[in-house]
Order: sequence, then C-alpha cells, then structure tokens
Amino acid sequence: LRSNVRGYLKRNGLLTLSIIAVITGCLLGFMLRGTHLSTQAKIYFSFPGELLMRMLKMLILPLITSSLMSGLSSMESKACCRIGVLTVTYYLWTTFIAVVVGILLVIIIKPGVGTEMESHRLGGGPVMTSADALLDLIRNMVPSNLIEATFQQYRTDLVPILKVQARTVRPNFVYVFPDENDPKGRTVYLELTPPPDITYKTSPGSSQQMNVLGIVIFSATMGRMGERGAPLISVCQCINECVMKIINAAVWYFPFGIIFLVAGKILDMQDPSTLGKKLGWYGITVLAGLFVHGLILLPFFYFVLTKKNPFTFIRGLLQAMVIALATSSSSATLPITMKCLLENCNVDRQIARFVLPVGATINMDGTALYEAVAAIFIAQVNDYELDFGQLVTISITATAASIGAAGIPQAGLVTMVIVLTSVGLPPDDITLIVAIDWILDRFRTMINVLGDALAAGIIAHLCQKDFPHNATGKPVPSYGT
Ligand code: DAS
Repeated sequence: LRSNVRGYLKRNGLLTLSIIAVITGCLLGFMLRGTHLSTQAKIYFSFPGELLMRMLKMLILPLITSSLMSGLSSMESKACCRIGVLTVTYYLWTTFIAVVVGILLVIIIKPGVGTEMESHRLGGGPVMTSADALLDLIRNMVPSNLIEATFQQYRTDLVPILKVQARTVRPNFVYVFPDENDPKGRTVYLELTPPPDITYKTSPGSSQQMNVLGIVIFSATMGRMGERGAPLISVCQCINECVMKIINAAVWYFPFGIIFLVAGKILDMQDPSTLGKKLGWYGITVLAGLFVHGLILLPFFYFVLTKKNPFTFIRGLLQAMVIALATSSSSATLPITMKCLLENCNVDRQIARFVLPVGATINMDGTALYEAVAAIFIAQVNDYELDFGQLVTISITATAASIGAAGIPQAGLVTMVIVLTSVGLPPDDITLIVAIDWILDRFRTMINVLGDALAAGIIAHLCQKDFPHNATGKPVPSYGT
C-alpha cells in the first residue's frame, strides 16, 4: 500500500495538490467575502498569488525564445517548413471551427434577446472603425523596434486604453478618468477592471506574432548555418534546459500560490445575484461552446488524425489546465504545458519546442469562440439584427482578434473591440459583459492551452518520420538527459 501511495503521489501529487488548492481557494474566498478585509489586508492576502504569477511570467520569454531557437535550429529545413505549414494550417482551422461553434450556439440560445439589461452605451458611434481596428492589428504585427517589442511582447503592463465618449458610466465596472485634452470633459479614458498589474492595448499581442515569426526565421537560419551557428544553438539549448529545471523547482510552490490567487479573485468578485438572468445565459452559452469545442471537437480531430485515445493525452495535461484555470493566462501556463507535454504525453521535444510557443502566441480557440459569442450577444441586447455578411465578418475578425490577443488575463475582452466595430456595434458595450468576464476568461484560457497541446500531439504524430528516434514510440527522454 505504501509503495502504491508513493507511486501515486510521484505521478499525480502535484496535480492532486493543485486541484485541492483551487477548491480551498474558492472556499476561502467565499468565507472571507463577508468580512470586508481592509485594502492593506487584501494586499497582503494577494501576495502569495502575486508571487506565483511572477514566477510564471519570469519564465515566459526565456522559455519561448530558447525553445523556438533550440528546437527549430536542430531541424533540417524541409522538416522545419513542413511542420510550420502544418502547424499554422491546423491552428487557423481549429480557431475558425471554434468561432462557428460559438456563432451557432449564440444564435440558437439567443441569450441577449429580449434582455432586461439596459445597455449602458457610453457614447455615440464607435470610436474606432473596423478598418482602423484591423489596420491596428496589422500595424502591431510590425513593431517599430524589434528588440524593444521582443521584450515587450510578454510583459503584462502594456498601456491599456479605450477612448470613448462617456456619458454615464457604472463605476463598479470600469475606472474612468478625464482626457486632459478635452476641457469640456466629454471624452474620458475607459480603463477595464482587470487585476491592477495587468493592462493592455486594444490589440495587445499582435506584435508578438511578428517577433515569434522573427525568432522562427532566425533559428531556422541558424540551423542552416552549420558549424557557425553551433555555439548559439548550444547556448539556447542550455538556457532551455535551465528554464525547465527552474520550472521543476518552482512547481511545488504553485498549489500554495493558487489558493491565494483564486481566493483573492473571489474576494473581489461582484455579487453573482446582481448579474442578471441574461448575463447568466450568456455565460452558459460561452461555457457550452467551450465544452463542445474543447472536449468534443478537438479530441475528435486528435483521434481522427492520430488514431489514439485523446483523453489519455488530455489526462497528461490536467496539471497545465489547472494552472490555466488558476492564472487565466496561457502564456504564464506555458512552462507547465511544456512540462506536461514532455513528461506526461511523451511528445517529441523538438516539436513541442516549436508548436507550443507558436500556439501560445497565435492560437486561442477559446478566445475566438468567446469573442464571436460576446459580439452577437451584444447585438442581441441592442436589438441589432445581424445579416449573414456581418456574421461572416464576425467570424473573420474574431479569428483575427484571437490571434492578436496576448496570453494574459482578459486579453480577449480588449481585442473584442475589433469584432464589435467591424459590425458597427459600440465598442464600449463590452461593459455589458465585464462583470463575469473574469470567470469565463479562466475557462477559455483552459481551452486555449488544450488546443495548443493537442496540436503538438497531432503534429508530432504526423511528422514522426522526420524524427526517426521517436518512430519506435519510446517515450521521449525528458529534458536534462
Ligand atoms: N486569458 C487569455 C489567455 O491567457 C485568453 C483571453 O483573454 O481570452 O489565453
């Protein structure tokens, strides 16, 4: 019995502890909600959770950069191209399917029709046309300073603002401060209420696409440089091994941090009873879409393409999905997702090092689905009839907006501006759904992480011939060996 327990704890100890931590955090949060902690007490209370987020964020940039450079540069160029094309094609396909699932569900359930929610539209027309929004997405793809943007891409203190004509604002949703350039006070800055250390631009992460592309091209070139590139390649491999070792050490702190991260969020949560029935149905529509896409369609694609049991693979990812639920950041979860893929799912290291960082940057099925549902919900609240052409526009811009969203908390809420303005809806109506966004964000982040990881499993299976040492199906030697 002792050896069985020891074996179980060795394999599942961290996962069990993390799940217990999420439950404990929820209970603690609800217990303390009535106690009205002082601001200072809340700062101390959220400190362990803040440490957890900082541990994860500190690893993102070195992990992504070293993974891509060491993974790609050791591949021969034809395999590189084949894997790149396969990966991007798969990602675009699953993101588009996610959007279609979301649109079908919100049209069938109609959560916003006949709603009693007063639409607190803050201003007149949209402040950003759809052309501006899409140009903004493309503009951010080409950063004016590649070095600065490379390091900026995974920071989470980007400047955030949606500039709207403000008339009446519900203070419990947003922070509003006047635009000093408008003496009459008609224009204010609407700052969404994400955690104080997380703010973003309207299309925050777009420039990171360009930088991941830059790293990919650079590392593939390095691989072709032969001996000249060897020193830099080995430096990247060493950095990658070090980062994975740090992850191994840090993960035992995670359950403790998760308790306070979850409890702190519940402590600040708006009273669910004030959310209104319609917002509840909207949340159910998003969660139903995420369930259908994440636990039915994606596993189905995995089974069709690999002929393996998808749920065995997903079982190996549970630790990463719990971290995604606790942190609502797919980028912050990336180190754990990488660890799960290599250790539990035996995905080839070179594939994982390429597919995962690219996926964490451009593949967000959960976000794309959510943005399509939210946009149509807002149209329903405004009794605004969308025609088929506008639904096609929503599906395209939701896909683009999810590519532009960074893997940080509530990034999807901000990039939704692109989707709303593309069909003439007021971007400030995102305040209709802010109240439950922090809950939905956790579940869509889980699906984002799941989509990236399943893609790595599929690509590794389809490209097995490129990595003969894995053809035998033997487990991939874990990092550090
Ligand atoms: N929280 C984002 C992520 O980390 C998803 C989103 O905001 O939609 O993937």
